[in-house]
Amino acid sequence: MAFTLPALPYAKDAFGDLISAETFDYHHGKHHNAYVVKANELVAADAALQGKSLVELVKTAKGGLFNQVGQIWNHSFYWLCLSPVKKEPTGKLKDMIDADFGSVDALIEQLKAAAVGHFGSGWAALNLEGGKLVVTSYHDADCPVAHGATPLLILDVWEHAYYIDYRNARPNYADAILKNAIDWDFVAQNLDGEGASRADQAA
Ligand code: MN3
Repeated sequence: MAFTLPALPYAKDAFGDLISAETFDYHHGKHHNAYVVKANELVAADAALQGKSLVELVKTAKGGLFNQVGQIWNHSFYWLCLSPVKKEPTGKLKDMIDADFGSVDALIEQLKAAAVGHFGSGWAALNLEGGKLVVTSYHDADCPVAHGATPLLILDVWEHAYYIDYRNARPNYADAILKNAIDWDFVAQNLDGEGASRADQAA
């Protein structure tokens, strides 16, 4: 069965100046959609690939197909990580952040440093590894599920994620999104893998 572009879980104008409707038109409607279209073309051309789930392909594909399916998964997950309503980490997630980073502000600074310090296109990420929260980053289409990590949060740092609203200023984009537009309830759901499976099924 062909992969499909998941609908955004909010209106594309819901974020005001933080993320414009024009950015969603291009980022979701053009870039994410192109990954879906190209992945379906590659799968349609190879009978051995047909019937495999998105995650199966992310874990096994190489080269061009990996780039497409990795980006489908990353974007489906990224949309779910965003909230047009400002939220704060609470409960178990807040306790884990305080234990592993000292404070939510300190975690946000580490995520921002990962986003800003990442050379070229890719993703800043927060994973759960061995019961601890870990900040990392991935190049290009690389994807936490390809490494067996439990992903909690990813932030797109490809230029197409911020160039319309923030031009070349990746630090301003990372700062604004991490401080104002993260769905920390979704991040908390991912501690037991629930949110990740929602992204897996979205496409
Ligand atoms: Mn992107």
